[in-house]
Amino acid sequence: MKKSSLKPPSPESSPREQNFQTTRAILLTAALQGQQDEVHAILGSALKKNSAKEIYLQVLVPTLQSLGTAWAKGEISIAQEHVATEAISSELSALRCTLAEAPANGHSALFAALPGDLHTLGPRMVADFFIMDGWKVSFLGNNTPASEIVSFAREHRVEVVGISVSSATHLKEVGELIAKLRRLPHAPKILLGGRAAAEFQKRSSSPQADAYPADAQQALTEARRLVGRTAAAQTLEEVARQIGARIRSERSKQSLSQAELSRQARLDRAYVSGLENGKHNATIGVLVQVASALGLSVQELLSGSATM
Ligand code: B12
Repeated sequence: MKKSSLKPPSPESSPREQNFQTTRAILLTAALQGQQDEVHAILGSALKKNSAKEIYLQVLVPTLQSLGTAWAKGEISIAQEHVATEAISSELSALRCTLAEAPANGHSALFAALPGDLHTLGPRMVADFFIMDGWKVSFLGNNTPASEIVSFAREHRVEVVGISVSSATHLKEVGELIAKLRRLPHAPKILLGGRAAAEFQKRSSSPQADAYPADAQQALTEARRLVGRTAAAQTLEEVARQIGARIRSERSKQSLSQAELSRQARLDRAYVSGLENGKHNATIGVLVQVASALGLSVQELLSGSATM
């Protein structure tokens, strides 16, 4: 593969961005060689220093995009592209099992792509962001007949339906699907994403989706807005549970036991356990103690919380 799609870290970038650039480059090389163990080790090590969301947005999405560019430019073969995609997609499944469990927020979403569309990685990543935010997610995957999407949405009274469309050849069916979903008694809010979504949006003759988010984070923000779930609408319990989940996730990343964290933060172990379970309304002082015991600023500690 030529150097053009594998940019070396730029010295002008911040150290953090340089780290992401290096991770993307070594990940792409390992994936292209189908080295599953290596792909696993690279992502495992990146996860120790970054949140799962950062890995998705800063590492996985751009790496897959570089792969597509390299394939489109003829720098790699279809076989190489398939090997690399497989290696990354298997790891994505493993990564999903490690996602910090967010408390259920009571909202539901369904994600699917229509028959003939084989691109599932995009909607899968979007679905994972919703899981991280506590949504009840039904991932129907690709090749899902429109009639099945509609019946599932009706039977389960799904609030948000996310449709992924990668190619202009499916735009007509997307329009028909949106029209059917709009006729349901409890019509869901509709998100349309993927490579061909922008083209669909330009079609004034088709029934439109409620939002066209460009990526997983935007999808979540739009969905929250559409179901009336703003950060301000969160309860104290939800926020406490999210902070607790962040503390637990950071502690696990650093392979610290609860007892060790309690000692370093000068807090009672039972209190730290309650904190991680979202049982306490922690003061700013407590957050400072916990963050510094983890070698983080309070902002860094909280930044992975979905709605902070
Ligand atoms: C991996 C891949 C494949 C894999 C898919 C495997 C899988 N399980 O998903 C395979 C090998 C099957 C494949 C096949 C083909 N592919 Co392909 N593929 C890619 C590649 C390299 C990466 C796609 C990807 O996963 N990106 C990472 C994800 C995270 O990004 P994403 O899909 O854009 O999703 C993000 C957003 O779009 C958005 N989003 C996506 N879905 C949704 C849904 C909702 C509801 C919302 C809100 C947001 C959202 O959020 C995501 C996260 O940020 C891209 C290259 C690229 N630059 O993207 C080409 C690419 C998408 N493929 C392309 C093509 C042409 C094909 C083939 C036609 C090739 C061929 N001639 O056979 C076939 C079509 C097969 C089919 N019938 O669908 C073109 C599409 C161009 C176009 N729009 O027409 C691309 C762009 C390559 C290129 N540069 O030409 N492909």
